[in-house]
Amino acid sequence: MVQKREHWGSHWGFIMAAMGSAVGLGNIWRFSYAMGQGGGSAFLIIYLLSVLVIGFPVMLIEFSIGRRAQTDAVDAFKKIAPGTPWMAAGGLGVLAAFLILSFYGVIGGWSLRYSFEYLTGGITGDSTDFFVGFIGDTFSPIFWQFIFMGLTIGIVYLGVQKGIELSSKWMMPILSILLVGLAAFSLTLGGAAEAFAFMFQPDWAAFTDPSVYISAMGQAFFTLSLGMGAMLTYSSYLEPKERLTSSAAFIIVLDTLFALISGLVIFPALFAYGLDPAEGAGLVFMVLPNIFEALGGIGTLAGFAFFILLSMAALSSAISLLEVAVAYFIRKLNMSRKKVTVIVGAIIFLLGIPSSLSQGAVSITIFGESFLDFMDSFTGNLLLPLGGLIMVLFVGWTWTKKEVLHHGDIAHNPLGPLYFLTAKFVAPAAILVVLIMGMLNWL
Ligand code: LEU
Repeated sequence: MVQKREHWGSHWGFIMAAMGSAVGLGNIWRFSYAMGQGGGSAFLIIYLLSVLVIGFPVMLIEFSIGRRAQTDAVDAFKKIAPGTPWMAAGGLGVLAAFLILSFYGVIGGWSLRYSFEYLTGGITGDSTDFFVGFIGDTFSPIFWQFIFMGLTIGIVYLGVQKGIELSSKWMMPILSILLVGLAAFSLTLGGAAEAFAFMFQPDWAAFTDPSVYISAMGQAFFTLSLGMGAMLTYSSYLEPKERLTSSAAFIIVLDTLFALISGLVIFPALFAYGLDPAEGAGLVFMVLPNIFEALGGIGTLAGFAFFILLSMAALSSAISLLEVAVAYFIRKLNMSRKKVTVIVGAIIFLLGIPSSLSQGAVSITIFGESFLDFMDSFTGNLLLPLGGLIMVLFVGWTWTKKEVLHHGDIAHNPLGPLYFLTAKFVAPAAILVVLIMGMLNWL
């Protein structure tokens, strides 16, 4: 049985889906705590540079491979370069998507639980106790992870157009409105000046810290959904005629704006209440509820808006991770989308349970980090840059210049030659340097 491949219903649908993949927990939860720990503006500057020098070429390269091959992340390399080891990049992508979704689903579940709490009255009392109690529990976080994964599976089950495209077209505009509204509100709370200084005034000392470079580059890969085959898979549902360059630029600009505006939601509120931006992974869950509580009724409403925003952003990203694995296994096992989605989704859910338990119920640590934190830094700081590096080398060094420009849809653009140079030399060198710095720092 050879199945007909699905396609997007419209170019706008593709853009919304790819933006949905990019905008996620990474922009709100991960960005705010990584920036909080990375010294604020120093992290921001290195992150913006990584987005420009690495993020843009890698995204366009993933798009070029996907649209050209019209197949899943592993098969794409087999089809374009049969019998070569380049398909390792696709394999790494599927692996990364699997591992990331396992812990992403756990945090998606936390967001859903918090949305539910604010719908039914809000979180009162010590919010750190509440958070630590909740994530340290055995069953409750797994229950919410189950609900979150159920929603993810449900959307992917419905297919590219009826599931992923339709849900993204609804969720992305709602997300944008909620985010801008929340930022406007947060800026009135009295911490705006301090937040601006924290975000935009460079702290030069942080530039000498190698770990800031690693986490900023890891963040660029994570937030743009690169190196995990997601953008490759999504662009494989494009008709060969569709534009790529402007789509990549649009997604990157919006994703970056989303992160910056999320910073403007979180940091002004934080400073207004004298709280610590270097709190770490629990930042939005432990710190923000204090603020919402202090604000009374309007705080409960703002809390609900914030956590629904977080949950929807997480969901539209989670579906892209599941789709990477589902697209691969539909072809590999030659089974229907519905069956594959349920089976793969269930396996990823089970794989996430150790991450959930590692937050207090059972002590599961690797190299001194909780299992969840380890999964996050291992995929973000190592697997994604590595997958991205192989993809850039594949395109930059095995395709002709004409092919690179043609498949990147940038042949008639004045920036074409610059893109080619960046893709061939600058991006791989930058990724390599940071990866090596990461290894040295780790040893
Ligand atoms: N880009 C997504 C985010 O920022 C994550 C990715 C793993 C799908 O949350």
